[in-house]
Amino acid sequence: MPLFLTQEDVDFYKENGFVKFRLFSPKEMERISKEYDDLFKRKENPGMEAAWVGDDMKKAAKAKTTSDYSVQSVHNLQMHSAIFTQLLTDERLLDALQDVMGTENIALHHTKAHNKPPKKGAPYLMHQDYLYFPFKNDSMVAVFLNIDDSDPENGGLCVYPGSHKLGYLKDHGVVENGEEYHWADPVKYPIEGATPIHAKRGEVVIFSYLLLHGSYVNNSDRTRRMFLAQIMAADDEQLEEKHKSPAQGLMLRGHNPRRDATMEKRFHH
Ligand SMILES: O=C(O)CCC(=O)C(=O)O
Repeated sequence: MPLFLTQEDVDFYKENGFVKFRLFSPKEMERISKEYDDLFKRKENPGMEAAWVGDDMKKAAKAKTTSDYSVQSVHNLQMHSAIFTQLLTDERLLDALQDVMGTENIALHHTKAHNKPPKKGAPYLMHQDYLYFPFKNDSMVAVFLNIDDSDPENGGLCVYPGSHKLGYLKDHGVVENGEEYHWADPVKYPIEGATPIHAKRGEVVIFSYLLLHGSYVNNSDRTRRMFLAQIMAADDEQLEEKHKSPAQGLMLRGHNPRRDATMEKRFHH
């Protein structure tokens, strides 16, 4: 018996690689939304641009230069504000994660927020997340919390249902200024060919890091805000030393069978 989701939700996740459900009430969302906006206001600085670059991106955004589109981002939100730590340890969320992950040993990988502005909000080309942080057992899932109602008009999420079963797809991304950007072949997997996710504020989409996902340009006059947490099974093993971030490995539920407990390694990340 699933703990929070229905059996249909769990079966849908297995078949399609994602599942959407309501998690937070309007009152809870008010609190999260306010802190989210306060955080972006407190940190407002030129170093928050997170839009991807490269010719494929310019084409997808129908832009001449990369400065024609934008996404503002803050990472590691649990290090900025306790509300986001509380969000990660929400028992309903952890129940839902246990339902799809099939383990109670659940650990944090990292969190981030993408604040997509009106009119010039950047798209995300279709991609699998595993290239950014490959793990041995592919246990990683994303928790995508919609802070605003979102749809194709305001830059909402879209997916290729069932694409988590395709395995590891060829990387068509670029490296610029030492930053890696990964995406799948945009000719084979265009954003226009994906299935849009229409989501309400407070709804969550959990998806596998092998699911092809991306998001639309925001040409509307509405902002599209999201909070995202990448979550892994505690016993999974990272395959490459990349994407290290604060509080990585923090146990959200259960225990970590692989964690070293020697004095010698107590300062290891
Ligand atoms: O912010 C978005 O719309 C998509 C972000 C995304 O797909 C990612 O960060 O992996």
